[in-house]
Amino acid sequence: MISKKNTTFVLLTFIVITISLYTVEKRLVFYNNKSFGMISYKVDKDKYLSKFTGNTINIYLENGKLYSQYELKDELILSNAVADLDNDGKDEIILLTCKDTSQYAEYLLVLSFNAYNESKDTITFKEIYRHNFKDLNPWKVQTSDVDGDGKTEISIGVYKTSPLHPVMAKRPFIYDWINSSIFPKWRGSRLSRPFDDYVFLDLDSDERDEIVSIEHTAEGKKVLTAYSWKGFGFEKTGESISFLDISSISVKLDQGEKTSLVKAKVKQNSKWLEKTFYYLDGEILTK
Ligand SMILES: [Ca+2]
Ligand SMILES: [Ca+2]
Repeated sequence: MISKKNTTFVLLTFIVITISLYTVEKRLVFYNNKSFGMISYKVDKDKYLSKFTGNTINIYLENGKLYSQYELKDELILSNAVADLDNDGKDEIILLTCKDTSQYAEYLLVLSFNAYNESKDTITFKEIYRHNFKDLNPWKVQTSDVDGDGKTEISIGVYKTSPLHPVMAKRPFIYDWINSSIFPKWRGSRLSRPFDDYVFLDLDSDERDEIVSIEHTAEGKKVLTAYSWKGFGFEKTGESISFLDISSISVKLDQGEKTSLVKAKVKQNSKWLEKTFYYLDGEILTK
């Protein structure tokens, strides 16, 4: 005989699990682009989520269930991006890898979808590009469309000197992807100030991605700065107020994926707060 107490307990557990699952699913869909460190991955009409850990590419179904795993041999993934570089409907996977755990990567790798197995429960990839970037100390790979031509570029954050600025500094390099190879588009010597990190997003809804970076001010504070592509390079188009510190910058798609926002942690009065930023008339404002 089931007691009333037990029935209540079972019912409550069921409700809690249902609510948790619903919340997870809703968040997976809502942050489609990057949820729990997952990035959407598409093969024609098939939609998945991808997550990169160690030497492994994990592919999940949209409900969060692990679907397929692909392992790299003898190298670890330091940074990753997913985008359809050649506009054939199948996403490519772009990786920075190193042989050992290191602050900087050695290789830029591009993998394309190879095949499903017969029972369609495993995806294999093929390496279509590899370039040794070791001399440039690469630390981050991203994709962008800064000129709005519908063709995706690959951006590599490097740490090096430049002829015009001969000190070691982080610099954002941008490459076009043409016929399965990279070609320099912009290897800027620097942004307007030293920066910690940067992301790409269409912040001002002009259908071209801006760079948004975390920069150090002369007063020892930090600001978010936005730059737009002007045909030959980047021009500063917006800035936030200064904060004691800023960290963990990422891109957040707003409801319906219509607007892209910047998410970052900011330090104000010795407290860290997670803030969402948007662009208005040359200013990067908090929501
Ligand atoms: Ca493709
Ligand atoms: Ca482009």
